Amino acid sequence: MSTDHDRRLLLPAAVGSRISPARSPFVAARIGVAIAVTVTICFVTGLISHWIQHPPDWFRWPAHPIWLYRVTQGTHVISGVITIPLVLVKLWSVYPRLFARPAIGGPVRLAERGSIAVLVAAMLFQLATGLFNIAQFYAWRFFFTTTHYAMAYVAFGALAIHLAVKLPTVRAALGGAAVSGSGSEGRPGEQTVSRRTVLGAAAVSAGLAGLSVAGQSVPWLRRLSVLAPRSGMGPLGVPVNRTATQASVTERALDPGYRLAVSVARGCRTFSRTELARLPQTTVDLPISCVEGWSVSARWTGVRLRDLLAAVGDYRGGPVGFRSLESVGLYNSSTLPHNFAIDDATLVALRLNGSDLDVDHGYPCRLIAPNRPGVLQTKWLSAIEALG
Ligand SMILES: Nc1nc2c(c(=O)[nH]1)N[C@H]1C(S)=C(S)[C@@H](COP(=O)(O)O)O[C@H]1N2
Ligand SMILES: [Mo]
Repeated sequence: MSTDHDRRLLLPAAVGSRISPARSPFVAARIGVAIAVTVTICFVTGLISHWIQHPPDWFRWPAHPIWLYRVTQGTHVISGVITIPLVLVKLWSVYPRLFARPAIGGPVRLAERGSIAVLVAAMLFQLATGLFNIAQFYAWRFFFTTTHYAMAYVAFGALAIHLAVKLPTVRAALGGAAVSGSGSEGRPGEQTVSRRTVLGAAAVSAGLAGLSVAGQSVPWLRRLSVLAPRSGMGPLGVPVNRTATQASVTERALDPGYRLAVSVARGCRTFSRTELARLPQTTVDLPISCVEGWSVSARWTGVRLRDLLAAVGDYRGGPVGFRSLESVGLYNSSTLPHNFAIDDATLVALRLNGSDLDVDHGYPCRLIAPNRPGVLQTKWLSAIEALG
């Protein structure tokens, strides 16, 4: 296979002479394999999250185990963040090749260069938009979900094609190519060390990047998580993503005339908060697991959804719709599939961690169901409707 020496011959002399031996297939292939692993994990966990929020007909997500989404989404964000330093090192290891001659060449070379341009652009777009999102840069929330989803296929597809094309190079580089650079200047031993150094640095920075967000989901890592903006903050020990003030619901939420409207196929009834509190109460431990990757366990007390529906009339199955007092906002309603609606752990919660809900957590009452993205746990409920 090509040695460093061969590789330099392909390059303009001024570029070739400045190439570190660490910019070699040895490094590029190893980092590439690591990226393939983290990106595949990120892609699959991302699809799961998207399908839960926008379910295709064939898709079923279980209510148990209650912590599954917490794990898949935590993994999505951690694997994405780990990929960032890996991609930067990868680009560093191959970037002199961007100056290889001929710049365009024949159709095959044009296709190769074009596909790499698409790969790099899509990958950087995914990582940047993902990072902005977990850093709560929300100016373009709606744009984010659809574009991040569509670009995931582009990035993953381009990566798969790139890997297939480069498979021979990767095989050769992984199969003891550490000494294949002996055609270039310098002693082979030195090259091996500097390559190892680059790989070591990539591993350490990927590890640090992972740690910087892992504490969002892994409690004992919380203090290390500089990139976990929501960890441990907020009233009653639970973070708040959108406050009552931001949602402009404070006045309506605290209004003594507040009523929750609940309707089933043949029946409709309204409940004051006092009436809800007089119904049989259930306590469950369920996490809030935000799509941003953070999650916290909490103890919720309230009325079981199926008990509440039964108090109104005959719930005959099917999805249940939830509406918030919040009149504008992307997350002011949600739909709960049947298997969640009948689950023992699904509550219309009135209390959190032993106290009445804080208004920022959804007072007078909010939905809390197991194994769901936080974004679907609608706060400040105004209406519940069996849609079946
Ligand atoms: N009505 C309403 N409910 C909402 C939201 C919202 O913006 N409006 N945000 C959701 C999001 S993104 C999350 S992660 C959880 C957070 O719940 P918490 O603020 O009690 O931690 O609430 C969800 N419920
Ligand atoms: Mo969220």
